[in-house]
Amino acid sequence: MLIRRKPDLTENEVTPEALYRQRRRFIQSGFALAAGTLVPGLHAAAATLDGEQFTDLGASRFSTDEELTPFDSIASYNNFYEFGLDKDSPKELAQQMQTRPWEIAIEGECRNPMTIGIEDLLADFDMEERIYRLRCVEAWSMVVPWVGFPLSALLDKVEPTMNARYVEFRTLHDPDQMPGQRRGLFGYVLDWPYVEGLRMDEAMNPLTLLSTGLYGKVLPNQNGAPIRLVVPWKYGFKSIKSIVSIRLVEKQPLNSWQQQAPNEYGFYANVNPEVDHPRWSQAKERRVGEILRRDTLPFNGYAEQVASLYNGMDPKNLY
Ligand SMILES: Nc1nc2c(c(=O)[nH]1)N[C@H]1C(S)=C(S)[C@@H](COP(=O)(O)O)O[C@H]1N2
Ligand SMILES: [Mo]
Repeated sequence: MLIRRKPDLTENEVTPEALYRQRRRFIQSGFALAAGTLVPGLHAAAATLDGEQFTDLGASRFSTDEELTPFDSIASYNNFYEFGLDKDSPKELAQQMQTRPWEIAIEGECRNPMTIGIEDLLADFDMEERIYRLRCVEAWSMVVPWVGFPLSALLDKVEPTMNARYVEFRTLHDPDQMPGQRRGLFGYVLDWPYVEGLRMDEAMNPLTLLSTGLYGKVLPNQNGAPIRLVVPWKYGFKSIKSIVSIRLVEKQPLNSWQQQAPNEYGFYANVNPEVDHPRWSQAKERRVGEILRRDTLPFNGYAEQVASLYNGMDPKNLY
């Protein structure tokens, strides 16, 4: 019997050698064609949606007034394992992903399940701009002007039943478009598709956003086009990208990173400077673009809005 082991990869530890091999395989597989033709071709593909802008955006009372991370940083330093293990690959490799047409199924424990196309979704919900922090377990953070609408507005439409205790989210699973999902090419990294979950009260919290853009523009593919989650008080891995399925469920979903390394990544993933990750401290973070590290705030600075969701739970179990 052939037993394939998952490589011992974590969210932040990919050896340069693994990256080197990964890049070589892309080139050898013909995926990247000739290196010289790569960049112009991709730019042409991206241009189709690039021009789109959101207008008449509502302002959000949830926004921070901290200095924004530049668009170029947000759109070029990414975690999106479907498009490579390093931070540089997604901005190149995600450009081939087709984000139109795109359908999202909202189903499970609800009275009014629906499958809705992204265009209808954009038309049905009032978009607003919310400036949120996103913080990664790897201790970098950004301040991003997201465009989107509260997840609760969509969940209300499907009328969850009493059995709906959690929400499970899934990313597109399409190895033809997402080279990181091709097992032959990469071996196992995560079990695809990428899965995330929230407890119902977290999902309904007004801070939880479904985002379709940033900086007033349509979401770049590398940031999770055409629609991704933003949960600002949790580590970045909760903010699942390129969602095709939102399912109301009774049992706590097994999210991808918890499945990969349960002792390192939990279900809750609340930002907590007092609980160290097994292999590093989480007390400080580096804002992308800054040199000095700053103190990490409990719940990423959103304690006032969300700490009460976890009353009576041991904060040590909320990683
Ligand atoms: N489908 C999918 N969603 C994902 C990831 C991923 O690899 N695949 N990475 C997560 C992690 S670890 C982080 S830190 C954020 C990064 O979002 P950004 O690139 O927009 O900053 O996306 C999250 N969502
Ligand atoms: Mo992350």
